[in-house]
Order: sequence, then structure tokens, then C-alpha cells
Amino acid sequence: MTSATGLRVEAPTSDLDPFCDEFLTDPYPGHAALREAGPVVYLSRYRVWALARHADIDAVLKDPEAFCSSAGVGLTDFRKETPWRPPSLLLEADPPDHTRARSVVSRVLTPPAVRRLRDEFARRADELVASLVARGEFDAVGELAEVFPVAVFPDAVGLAVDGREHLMAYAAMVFNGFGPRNAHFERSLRNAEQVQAWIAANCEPDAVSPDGLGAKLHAAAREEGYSPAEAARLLRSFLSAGVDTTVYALGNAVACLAEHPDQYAALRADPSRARAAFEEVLRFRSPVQTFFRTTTRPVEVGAPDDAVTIPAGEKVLLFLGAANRDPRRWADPDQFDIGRRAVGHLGLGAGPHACVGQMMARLEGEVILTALAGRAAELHLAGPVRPRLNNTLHGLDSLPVRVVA
Ligand code: OVM
Repeated sequence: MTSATGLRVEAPTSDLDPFCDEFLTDPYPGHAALREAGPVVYLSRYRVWALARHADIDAVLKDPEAFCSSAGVGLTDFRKETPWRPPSLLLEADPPDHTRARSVVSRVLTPPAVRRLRDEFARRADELVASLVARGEFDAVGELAEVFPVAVFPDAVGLAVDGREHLMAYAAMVFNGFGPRNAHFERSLRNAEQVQAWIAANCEPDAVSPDGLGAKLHAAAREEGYSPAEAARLLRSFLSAGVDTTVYALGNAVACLAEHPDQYAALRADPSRARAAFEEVLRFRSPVQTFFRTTTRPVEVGAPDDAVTIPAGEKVLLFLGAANRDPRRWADPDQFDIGRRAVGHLGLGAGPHACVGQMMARLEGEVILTALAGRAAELHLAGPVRPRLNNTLHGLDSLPVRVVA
């Protein structure tokens, strides 16, 4: 392998397992080691190429021609193995197919459409937070982070009320499914048939209420020439990516604020900083930690003086959470600081596949943090914090907190 400057550069090899419990629990020491080892590290256990620097991951996300998504954005190479579910028309697609699907979804998740949800989301966030703050102690995951998105998002989509508990189970499968078939993936596949059947049934055009985003998506898809089955598959993306991601994000947000009292005080002093605080959470403790791409040709990664060539047809593992703490990009990256400009983080991706629901995610984060800052003078940890391990998502299973009204 020869770099642009004519130097022969080999990627270092590591036997690090980014899907073992130790790494999933605390990925940050592993991230630092990967970033420092070079622009690319070959992970021998999984035979994939790992990237952990901000500039390189940003460039890969913006180059779908060389780093494709249609071979899957998890460890499984769809060209060699059958995926565990039919591929997403949005996530697991490349231009021009992706461009077409994305335009349909974008027509539904427009800024005005999300703005119309604001008052209702804010009211329900304040109602939920008020009832929890009145109690003094509560579990910020089980009683807040896990309750709010599961209540407001399916209502906005227009999903049936019965069986919504399947949404969390399905998302656990989806996000574990981007990793290897380890104990986490296997655990989430228990009851898979029943869960997948509920998801499929509730993505059908006649299953969603006529005034919600689901019906709007079906209409936009039909207009674009998609079949009803394809439209249902597009709606499946909402149900896959719209709930668990925000559950993890809200849990991480409360955890960051409870662990950094000075930052909570700053938010309290000026609740209008809620949106910026949520953005810093996405950088500092990214709910979505990783995605893969697959090379379509031999391609160089890194700066000209240290570039490594990755061969064609290889899986490339992008550590978004590591990019978000890359000292080459951020001052004091390990400092949680709601006053910093966190924009440019890769917690919501970048390029053509950047999170299409990001305005809705930010709205949910903003209204919850605004409500909390408005109602709780103090926020403290009140018991053992338990991680919820997932091959892609980083967050908590339990976060006992004590608040002072
Ligand atoms: C999808 C999908 C599933 C999981 C995540 C995601 C973060 C999309 O089915 O399209 O985006």
C-alpha cells in the first residue's frame, strides 16, 4: 500500500473487541487508543477496518460512492450473507435509490411539520416532568427517558396504541443487529417473530391513523411511485430509528447533567440553553456509537502523510462517538460543556444519510431539558447507575435521581 506521498503505509492491527461488554460499558479508553494508533486500525477479530478520527469519519460519511451503505451498515456484508430482515430502503441504500427514498421521507419530516408538534410535545414533557419532580426521587430512564418518546412519537406517527411495547423490543433487535451475533443480539431476538409481525402489521397503510405522519408518508410514497409494500418498508424506518435512539439520548442527557452539577446550574440559570445542552450530550455521550460502510474500490483514508489504502469490498467501522471526542477537532473533548459549539459532531451522522429525524430528536431533547430546568432546582444521582448494553447504542438501563423542586 502506497500513500499519496509515495510512502508505504500499513494499518496497525489490533485484537480489540468493540462489541465486548467492557468496551460497550466504557468505550472511551478504547476510542483514544484507536485514534492515536493511526487513521485506520485493522480489527483482526472481525476483519474490519476501524476509523476513530473526526476528519476521516466525516469524509467517509460524505463519500457514499466509495463507502457504500447498500452492503449494510452493520458488520454483516449483505453481498455475502442474507440480512436478518429485509434491507431498509433508506438506511441500507445508495444513490440514486437512497436519494429517492430520502426525498419522500424529507417531505414528511419537514421543519414546519416538526414545528407543529412543538406545543404538544412541550406540554406533555412538562406534565411528565412535573409529576416526577413532585415525587422527589425517580428513575430517569424507566420513568422518564423510556416513557416520553414511546408516548409522543407513536402518537405523532399515528400508530395503534395496543402493542407499543414492541417498539423498544424491535429497536433493540435493529441496533444489536448492526454488530456481531453475540449474546446481546441473541437476547434481543427472543420473541422476534411476534415483535416483527406487530411492526409489519402496523406499517400497513390502513393501520395508521389518517391524520398522522405515517399516513403522510404513505401518501408521499405513493405519489413518488412506491408500491404499498415499499411504502410500508419506508414507514418501518420510523419505527426502527425513531424511539430507542431518543430513549437513550434522554437518559444520557439526564446522566450528563446529574454528573455535572455546574452544567446543570448553568442550564437552570438560563433554560433557553436546553437545545445547546442536548447537542452537547449528543457529542459527549453519543447514543448511536457506530455505523459501518463498505468500500466499493481501493480507497485512501487519512492525511496525505499518514494515509492508508483500504482494499475494495471491505467493511469499515466508523466510531462516531470517538470522532466526537477527537482532540484534533475539539478543545477539552472530555469536558461536558453546554456552552461550547457542539455543532459538527457526528452523533447524528453527516452527509446524505445524516439523521432525517434530527429535528424531531432535538425537539424531544429540548422540551424535556427545558421542563427539567424549569422545575428542578437541583438534580443528584440517588443510586447505582446501570448501563444498558447494546451493540450500537450507548446508554442506561437505570438512572436513579433525586431532585429538589
Ligand atoms: C431504518 C433504520 C434503522 C435503524 C437506524 C436507522 C439511524 C434507520 O430501518 O431505516 O437510522
